[in-house]
Amino acid sequence: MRRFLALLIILWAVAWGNGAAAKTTIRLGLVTIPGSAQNICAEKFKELLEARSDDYEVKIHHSASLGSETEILQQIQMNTVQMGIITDGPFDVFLPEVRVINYPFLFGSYRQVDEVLDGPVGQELLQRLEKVGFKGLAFSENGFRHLTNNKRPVHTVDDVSGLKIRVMESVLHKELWRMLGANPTPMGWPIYTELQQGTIDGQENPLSVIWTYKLSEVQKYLALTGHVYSAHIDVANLQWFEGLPGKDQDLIRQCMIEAARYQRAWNRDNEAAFLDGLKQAGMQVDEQPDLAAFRSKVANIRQLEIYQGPATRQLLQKFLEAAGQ
Ligand code: EAX
Repeated sequence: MRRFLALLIILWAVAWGNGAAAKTTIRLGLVTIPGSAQNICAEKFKELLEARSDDYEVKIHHSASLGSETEILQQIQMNTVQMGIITDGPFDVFLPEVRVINYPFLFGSYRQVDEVLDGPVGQELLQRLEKVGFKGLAFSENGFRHLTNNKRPVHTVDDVSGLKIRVMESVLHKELWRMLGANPTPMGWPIYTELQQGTIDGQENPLSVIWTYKLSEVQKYLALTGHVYSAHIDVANLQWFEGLPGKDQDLIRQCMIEAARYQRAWNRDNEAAFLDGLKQAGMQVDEQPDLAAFRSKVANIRQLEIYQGPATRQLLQKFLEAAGQ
């Protein structure tokens, strides 16, 4: 009897021990280094979720340890990675509608960005991601993208002519830079070495990225073109997410929405300092490039094949209207 009791106690202890340890690990992938925009959001998400639930542990795989953003998206589709904070650009290979966010010169301000992305059309876009196996949770922020290069100051669009510009692995971005007269080269991130070695002349990214990656060391000229607004889309594997208890789905979504809000504020609060830092690091900055010339060069982009799919055309119309265009 005593033995039997001892056995029971052991069994109970083991079961209890397992129970206590049975946290679900969420693997979250992103391509950037600690301190970058995506990472600020990821770390906030981890902090919020782990503080509010004992059932989850978030493991952040950063610095492209899982590969490029395209590769991380594939891993999320396969559920070898459950979540990601991924720049909008590469999504358009998976779901063409996503390229409406990066429609050139769509948004005039961050206020407008928030209105549109947090409003019904932004939410519709998140929902459409379900068609390709992603649960769209929130939009965090990359920011307005600007051009850097090492060949010459860019003031007007003709200055872009012939520049070899690295673009994201995105159908839209390649087409956009072709229209602007550049020689666009799609590549995953990071690209410091390629810039350093001169295999490409330039790239385009928001100020936070140019600053965090010290691109001032390998790029002389910065033009504040703000040609597209760039979000990150914070996603999960749809099937995995839908298999979780309803209250956990709500919690995860809520934590990501709060993390994204926090991270957007971080980006906006720091942009002026990033710009100052880049100037002090020696970049030559054109703060008022001839944007009218840029706009007119891409005025017909809507007519291109890339915006002609019925779903994409319809969503673009909604985005344009929501942004007052
Ligand atoms: O978020 O690939 C890109 O240009 C992205 O903007 C980069 O990963 C930083």
